[in-house]
Amino acid sequence: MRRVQKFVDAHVGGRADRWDKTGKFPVEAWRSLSKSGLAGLPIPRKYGGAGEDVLSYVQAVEEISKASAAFGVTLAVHVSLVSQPLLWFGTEQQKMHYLKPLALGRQLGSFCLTEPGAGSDVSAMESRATQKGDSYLINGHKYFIVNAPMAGTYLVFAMTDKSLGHRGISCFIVDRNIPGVRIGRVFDKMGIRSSQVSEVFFDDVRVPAENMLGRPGDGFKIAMETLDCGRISIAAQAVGIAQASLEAAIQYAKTRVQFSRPIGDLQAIRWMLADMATEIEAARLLTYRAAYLTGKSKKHTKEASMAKLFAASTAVHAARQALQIHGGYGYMTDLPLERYYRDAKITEIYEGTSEIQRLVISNELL
Ligand code: COS
Repeated sequence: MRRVQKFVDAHVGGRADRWDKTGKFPVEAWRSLSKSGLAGLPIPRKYGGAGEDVLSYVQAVEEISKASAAFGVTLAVHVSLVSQPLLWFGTEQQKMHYLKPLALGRQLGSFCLTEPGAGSDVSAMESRATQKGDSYLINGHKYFIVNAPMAGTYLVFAMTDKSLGHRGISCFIVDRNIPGVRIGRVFDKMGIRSSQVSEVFFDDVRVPAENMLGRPGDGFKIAMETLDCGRISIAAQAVGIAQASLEAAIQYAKTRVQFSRPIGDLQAIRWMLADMATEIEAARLLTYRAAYLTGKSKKHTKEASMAKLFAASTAVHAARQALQIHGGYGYMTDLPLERYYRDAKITEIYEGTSEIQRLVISNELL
């Protein structure tokens, strides 16, 4: 964790508000992160990673997100949604060729699942991959794709047999520079503004059959198992935002004087802080437990969804309360409170909305 803290202090802290205002991707910070060996924290050394456990990686996402949630999600998507599935489902050749540059941070990864008409309902996807001899031709339109404009390696989900529904989805590793891969609109967003999110078009993109991850029809399960891990990293991002909000609120409560005393002496403020701190601890423990179970290769679908559901609502609540404690000062863009509030909201939406998390949890219970 010292390495992560050092990186955050040197390359993220103090810059996040500027990144948020310009909406530009911090290329230099990504390079520095890669040089620090953080781009492949939980990936084995053999494949260019740091060989640390999933819990250490999740704590890194939390710490980075505390300073910049936008930069936190860049790393979370790169590792959890691209590098980890390559590690679990990839052939040795795929790992050497694609995972290694990702783990070393030489390439950024992006996960192309969502489409304009297929968000929560993954099986409704329209993208097709048609086998032509020893290659596949991919045609499709992916939407709201995090990291896409900066990425060099995409995991792309497409129907290889539409008649089979979710069992007809396959997953492909696609190089950015293959003809037919095109970045569409880069979205302007409410929060996590310096992370880059865009459309991606695949027009007759020819990939060798050996670029399929897993077997034909494995795509849906690969996506679900990947999201089981991705959701833990988003929970960590949420805990980071919540912690930043709490620390700002505590500091302000100690120094802001109204009615001749610090507002932290007022019971209304004290109770807010106590509730925030308790919820954050609970969210953190749920997140760490889910990460620990991943590290032990235990099934953790329910635990990941519980962590994301609870941490996301904790982040939104903590950011709102921290802004409220700051009053008018919190509403102004001089302070990062309004950024925390904007950034927190997305954690209730991406990698499965809070409603989808409840669906997953109840499916596991029943
Ligand atoms: N791990 C492994 N397999 C899983 C799984 C998981 N977490 N979840 C489901 N499966 C399997 C099921 O066991 C089932 O297997 P069979 O084909 O052998 O029957 C199959 O996948 C289909 O499962 P299910 O019927 O539950 O699928 P649904 O179409 O009803 O979808 C939800 C389930 C809604 C939970 C799923 O589509 C989902 O998570 N949607 C949200 C997607 C998302 O997070 N999008 C964000 C994009 S990334 S920013």
